[in-house]
Amino acid sequence: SYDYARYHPINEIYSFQDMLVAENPKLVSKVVIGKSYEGRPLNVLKFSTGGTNRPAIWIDTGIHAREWVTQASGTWFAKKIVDDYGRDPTLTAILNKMDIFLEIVTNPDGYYFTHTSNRMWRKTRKPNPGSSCIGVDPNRNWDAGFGEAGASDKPCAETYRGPKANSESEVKSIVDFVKSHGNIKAFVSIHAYSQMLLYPYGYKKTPCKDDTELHSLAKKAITDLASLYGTSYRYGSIIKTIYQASGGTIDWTYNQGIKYSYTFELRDTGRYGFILPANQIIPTATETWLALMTIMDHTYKNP
Ligand code: 0X9
Ligand code: ZN
Repeated sequence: SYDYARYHPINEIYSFQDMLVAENPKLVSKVVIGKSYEGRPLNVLKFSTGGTNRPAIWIDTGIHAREWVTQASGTWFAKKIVDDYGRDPTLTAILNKMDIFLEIVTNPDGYYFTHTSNRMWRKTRKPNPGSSCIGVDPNRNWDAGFGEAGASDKPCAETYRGPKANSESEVKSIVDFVKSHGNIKAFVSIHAYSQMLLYPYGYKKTPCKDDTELHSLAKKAITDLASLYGTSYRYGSIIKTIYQASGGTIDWTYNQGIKYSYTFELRDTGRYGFILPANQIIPTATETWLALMTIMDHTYKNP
């Protein structure tokens, strides 16, 4: 069976997803929201106990290819949801009213490339016309402050924003999904590393209108996260806590009206960085799940 304590190539994660659906057909289904530049499916696991277009929670991992602990944690979250539904009263109550959508391999071409060619690849894999450099930063390509300070207009840069907002299929597919769904209440985009829990904005210093609530919920979430192993997180708006970043995922989702828009930066703080040893996957996922549950439960209780 699947070893959650190891990093897996993309085909094994795709097989894991199909297995989870096959074994739990009443709870889990696979939604293909589009395909990557190289033609890979953009798979989203839908956890639902019924209803139509229920209020929903979105979680994505791996939009930056090299952040391997995030895809590995996403896989662990999927199994955790299946195991805890009907057993954990809080998750059961949430899933009796809401759906959870989980995109584990949000940048599949990049993830494939980190296994085959360059472990440190971050961006998408679409060629840039007129440049020999490949790819766009999928966390600078969203239509929120796009083109402003906090991203690069140079195709060779790691933070290249792309030729226009939503130019990357991996981003546009989520944009189309979020718009057509229309009932997403929380959006959590998971990165690594630096141990932070961040909320809008990244492209401007103006506090978002829900700053007070998002701040206190973040504080509660990181307190719960730390209760397990003492892992310490910083928290706050993106621009004040990490740096100015424009065209970011959660600034766009927040501006779409999704109040509970958060970004995590998982372990560690730089000792191993992106190359986090595999023996930290399960501890990282387990502590992160506590924070996710805090955010999901708050969302459930504040419709
Ligand atoms: O620079 C980034 O994209 C993120 N850090 S990372 O090391 N994972 O690349 C932080 C950006 C903050 N998040 C958003 N703007 N959504
Ligand atoms: Zn990242």
